[in-house]
Amino acid sequence: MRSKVVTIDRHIIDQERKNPGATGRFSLLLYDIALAAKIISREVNMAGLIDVLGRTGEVNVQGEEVQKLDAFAQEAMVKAMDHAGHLCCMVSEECEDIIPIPEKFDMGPYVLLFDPLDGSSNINVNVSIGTIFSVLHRTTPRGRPGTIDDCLQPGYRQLAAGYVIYGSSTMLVYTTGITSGVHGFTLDPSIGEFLLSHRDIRIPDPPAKVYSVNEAYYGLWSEEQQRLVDHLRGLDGKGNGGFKSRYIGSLVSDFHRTLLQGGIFMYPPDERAPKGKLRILYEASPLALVCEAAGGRASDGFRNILNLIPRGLHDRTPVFLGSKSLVGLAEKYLIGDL
Ligand code: P6P
Repeated sequence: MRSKVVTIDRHIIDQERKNPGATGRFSLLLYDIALAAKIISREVNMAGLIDVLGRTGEVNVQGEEVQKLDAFAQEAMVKAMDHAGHLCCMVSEECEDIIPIPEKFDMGPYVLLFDPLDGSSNINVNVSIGTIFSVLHRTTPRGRPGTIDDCLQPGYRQLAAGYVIYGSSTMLVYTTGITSGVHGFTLDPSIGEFLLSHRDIRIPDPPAKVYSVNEAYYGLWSEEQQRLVDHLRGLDGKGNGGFKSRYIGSLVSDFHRTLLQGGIFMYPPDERAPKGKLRILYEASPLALVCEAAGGRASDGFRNILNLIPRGLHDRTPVFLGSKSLVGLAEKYLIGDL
């Protein structure tokens, strides 16, 4: 018989009970995110069987080809979240502007920001992909539609953040804050429930000796970044090297491995992309909150990602996420101390 079976709904209620001021509205929002995840998981896992592979022929605000599953995931998130009365607006990687709540629906005090299906270029080759989400509290007066000001907030103000990884199994990993811990739930498709499988995840430190970066861009990096990776490769004679390189090219997959095994994931700036590739609001900030809540460190190379205030919905930042010791080492190289 399995040990105590805890569904994500039960876990959310238990967390709510620890917060005397809780109204339950936030819990309902988290339920709906889990529902959207189940809907997307079903489609992703059937992608090879029904006609959702391939491209829609459209291009999103990032100038990237929109895959059919991207479009499905976007629609699933919006339709699961827009009518429940929790939100004043939404932000998606797929949409240039904020997504308003239709007038026919009630509004609520929260903002949901998400990347509906990150890593979609991997869909057709069956590599794990994911949904990343972040929840903020609005900053403008209630009763009116949310504005961009409600969205452009630093990551330390997130009320919740997490991701869903659609891999050999579907897992939802989330935190409700730096001191709330990080918990992982694995979907049991036979009963349609996310069951607690990873209670209170902590990033291992000392970490697994794994670094994760796209080394094809080595020639475009700063000299400091090159020296950091040379050190990790054991080429500079300063350390014993002994690191493995693991790079899937699917952010949620590379981050999930780093969260569970330790190590460091990097998406550095380079000559083409002085701010790197990953977006602050719905990629870097949510993963940074999960990383720090699990005892790791989240940096842009010089400062904590959670303190970054984006000027635009799709602003980007360099990303260094993982075991505190390795991200701290990376920062020392990047400021030129080593
Ligand atoms: P590159 C996928 O397109 C993505 O947005 C992330 O999932 C991933 O980490 C990154 O891009 C990979 O980028 O430049 O290494 O192909």
